[in-house]
Amino acid sequence: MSDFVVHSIPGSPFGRAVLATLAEKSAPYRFRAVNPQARHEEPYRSLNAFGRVPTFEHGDFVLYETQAILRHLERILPAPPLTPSDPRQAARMDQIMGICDWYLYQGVNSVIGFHRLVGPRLLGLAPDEAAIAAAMPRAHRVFAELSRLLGAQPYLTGIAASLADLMVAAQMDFLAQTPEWTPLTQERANLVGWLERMNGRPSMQVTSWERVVALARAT
Ligand SMILES: N[C@@H](CCC(=O)N[C@@H](CS)C(=O)NCC(=O)O)C(=O)O
Repeated sequence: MSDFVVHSIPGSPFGRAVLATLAEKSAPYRFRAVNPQARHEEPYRSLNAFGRVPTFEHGDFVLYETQAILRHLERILPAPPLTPSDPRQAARMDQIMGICDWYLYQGVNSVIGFHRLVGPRLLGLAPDEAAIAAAMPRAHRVFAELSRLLGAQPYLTGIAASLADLMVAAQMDFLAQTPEWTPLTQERANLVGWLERMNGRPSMQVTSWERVVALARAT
């Protein structure tokens, strides 16, 4: 089970969720940095029809879409489990992974994270303040709901971290590097405590943007 390959762009929150899941499972992998400018060209196009990252490869098996990759890893590497055994908690995990894809990334991190971090750091662009301001109502709505779902639990689906925590933490740790993090969390201390808890996990520490940049340089 050691021939796992993850194609991603250092810094990608979706890519980080895959890397962190592999780290939680203590599974070795090779990292292949994707050139952002050549995402829609061969050879990457043959791996991912939509030119997005991450893409996972294991032998002749190629898989993209982060949720599919995480659930596949959970099936082939069941220990330690990252899915609650309780059916309702497992359903909550699935729901939160959907929230992460549809509401936290789309229109929130894809705007605020892009204009604050990706554009300035990778593309030399100035932040589009109007676009960021326009994304804030949606961001508040998503943060309010994640805060409600977390409640007083240590993790999003209960007492143990799940795939949902890894997916959401990868997105939230991105947003935590922006000035918008403070207004989004000032009334939501449980989310701040939860992200600190997640960032204390070795799987999050070894997959920080800086660590993945170093990994990409070494391969
Ligand atoms: N639904 C995809 C989304 C992946 C995604 O959007 N990744 C971002 C990087 S975090 C990307 O590839 N962005 C490039 C683009 O927007 O074209 C998944 O779950 O893997």
